[in-house]
Amino acid sequence: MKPITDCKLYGILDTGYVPAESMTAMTSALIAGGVDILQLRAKGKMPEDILSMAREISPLCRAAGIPFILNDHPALVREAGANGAHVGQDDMTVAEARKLAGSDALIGKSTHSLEQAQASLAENPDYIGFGPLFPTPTKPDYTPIGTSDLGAVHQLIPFPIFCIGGITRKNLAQVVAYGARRAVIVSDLLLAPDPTEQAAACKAFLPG
Ligand code: 3NM
Repeated sequence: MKPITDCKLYGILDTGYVPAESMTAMTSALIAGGVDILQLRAKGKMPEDILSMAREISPLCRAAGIPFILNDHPALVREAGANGAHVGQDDMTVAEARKLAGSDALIGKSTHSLEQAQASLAENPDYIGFGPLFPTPTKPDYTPIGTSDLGAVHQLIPFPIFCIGGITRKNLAQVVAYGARRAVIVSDLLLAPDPTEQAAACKAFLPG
């Protein structure tokens, strides 16, 4: 499996955009476009529904050699055939998530400010999300933090930082110019007319 340190483009299979019956096709499309890591984000879904989607996604990620992450639900990681879990600021700690998901699981943590990124150092996640940089239709209630701390956060944090929130094919070059090295892109991949082509175009902006 590709190490998290080699992952640049992070795709999220969000059930707010992708119905369960399209999950497999979308997973394949994003993998074909070169996403380096995929997450299943199924807010408000029952564990059995999450597991049934995850069991379709997991073999495709495994065959492609890319990590597969569950949003929340670290206790389901093993049963889902996933490689890790992502937790938010208001969820459990990284250590609690790792205990539930298994010592070899990848655990990511959301951060929404330089201060929260700094605080994540003590928790030692495998990676952090940092955002939302811009207004996002996927999390409309979140206040954007902008790009001014991108340089500082990369100085501060030794593990991978995935910038997130309102990142699109159109603004990604600018986000990279401001200091981002990795990006999560949700709606701009999932709603694209051709998600494979969109992912490939976005990946080309993220230097090797
Ligand atoms: N987490 P889009 S922003 C799931 O800042 C998520 O932690 C965020 O979606 C955070 O690429 C976000 O469509 C939504 O803007 C990102």
